[in-house]
Amino acid sequence: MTLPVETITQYADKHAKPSELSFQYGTAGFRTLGSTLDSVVFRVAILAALRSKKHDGRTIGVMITASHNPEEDNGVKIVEPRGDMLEAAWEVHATNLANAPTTADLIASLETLVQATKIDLSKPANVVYASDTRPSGPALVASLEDGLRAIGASGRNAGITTTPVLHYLVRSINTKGTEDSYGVDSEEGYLEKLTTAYKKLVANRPPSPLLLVDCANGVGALIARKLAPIIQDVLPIRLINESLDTPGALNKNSGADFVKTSQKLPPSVAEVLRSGQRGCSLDGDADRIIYYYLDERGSFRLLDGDKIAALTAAFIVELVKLAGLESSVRVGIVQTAYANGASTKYLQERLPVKCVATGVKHLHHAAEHYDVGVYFEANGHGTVLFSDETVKTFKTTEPQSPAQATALEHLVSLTQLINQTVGDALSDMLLVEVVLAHKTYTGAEWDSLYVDLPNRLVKVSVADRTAFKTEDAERRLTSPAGLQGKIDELVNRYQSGRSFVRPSGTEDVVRVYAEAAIRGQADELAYRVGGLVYDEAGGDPAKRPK
Ligand code: G16
Repeated sequence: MTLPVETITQYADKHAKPSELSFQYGTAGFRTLGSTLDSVVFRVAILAALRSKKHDGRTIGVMITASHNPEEDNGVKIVEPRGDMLEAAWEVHATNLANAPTTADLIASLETLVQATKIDLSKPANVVYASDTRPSGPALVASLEDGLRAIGASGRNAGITTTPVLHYLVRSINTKGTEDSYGVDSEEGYLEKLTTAYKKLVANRPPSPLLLVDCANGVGALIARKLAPIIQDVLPIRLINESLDTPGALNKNSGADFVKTSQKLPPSVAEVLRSGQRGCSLDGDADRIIYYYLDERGSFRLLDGDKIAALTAAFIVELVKLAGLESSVRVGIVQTAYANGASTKYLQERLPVKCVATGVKHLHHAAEHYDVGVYFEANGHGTVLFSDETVKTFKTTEPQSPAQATALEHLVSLTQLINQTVGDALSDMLLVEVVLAHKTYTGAEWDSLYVDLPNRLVKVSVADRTAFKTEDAERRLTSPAGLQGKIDELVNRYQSGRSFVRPSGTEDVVRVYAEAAIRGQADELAYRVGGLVYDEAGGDPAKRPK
């Protein structure tokens, strides 16, 4: 069987690539201005269909979202049959297809791909897709559907939903009717699975105090609205920033990225959060979460992805011990260079810790090497993976005492509560709340696990961010030549100083991270390294870090 060249040509001509643009499958798929993505999404649909054929017709996911980016941006990423991110080798194929200049080039690239990856075109192709609430979403969904028609793939539209729900659906569809069934393949099935596990885990505990949830005016609000009434008797939640049709509102002065980057409360949250109360912010597609609280002096205190990792890993380790599985179940942590130095020190004293490059795809794969792999980026993106063998062990171990039986039951429920396909703000929120309920921790008690080193994240606009290349899990620059030496010299002048520079894979900026023993020093180091980056690479003078 050969590619339906004629049909693809007819459709592709309607979705021509803008000649002046080039595209790159980055940290989380393609991401740029939504108005420029028509051809990319059309081609991604064809690639997803081919990926499905390669996987013998198993369902592949496509998510149209730009997550934390501004509302005018959009993006698209591909999800593998188990619900994880597209295999790295295929990211290269995606970039090649997206940049084929003409329809004829596209066909040639597709033919090369089919041959090189030995795809059997007679296999079926199944794709499930969804989008977030961005205004450019519907047009891009139409581009995607044309791509599926062009190659004759069967598509299922999951509508407007969160990234983690789409990942959940992919795994559920592919495991339906098997002994590894992941859940019922619907939004209701997802909510049912999470909330049933949550209720089991907090049974016999007093209801949690009210939790404020900032939905970043994004699609997370839709799912959170459905979740809230199911759990209100055990975890009352109040939603803020759930306005989905106010133009420009998405991620604006709200959401996880705003809180983590600016290290302050969204103004709308500041109006309502009271001393001692805890709140959390989701991002634009609800795959990240950041917690916070106001201390007794009313000061903002951040509980980021590192703090979530410390809290949840300690809880899991404790349960594993109580279950008598300490010697057979290895728990490990995966972080990125953005992890606060204090968190890494705290965790390394307790568990194996690995550092990998930014991007859930890197963390996820590293976490798979542990029996229980806890991974969280400092920005709040993360989850916990349990190996199949470990889940079996939890289910089949004969308890020798009531305490051991309870620990095993809790561990099984955790494997149901946690969305193991990808970072999931709402599943992570429930996980945090389980631990807080079990430990009877307030925000302050959780916060006191370790003290964060003051840190600052700066974005630098440069002429060409691809000039920045890194090594050692993005902790060191190899290009531009000589810049790393200058950064090292600066860093050495600061007590507990650490700084690194890397190009963003989702925004057209270079990111600079710095931490030091004192707040003012962390800020100064970040801005001085930012200045070095700017001077080296040139950029918009108005945007020179100062
Ligand atoms: C995406 C990725 C995250 C990454 C973030 C920032 O998040 O999924 O793993 O940390 O982008 O990446 P970068 O620094 O390369 O721009 P999201 O929530 O935007 O999908």
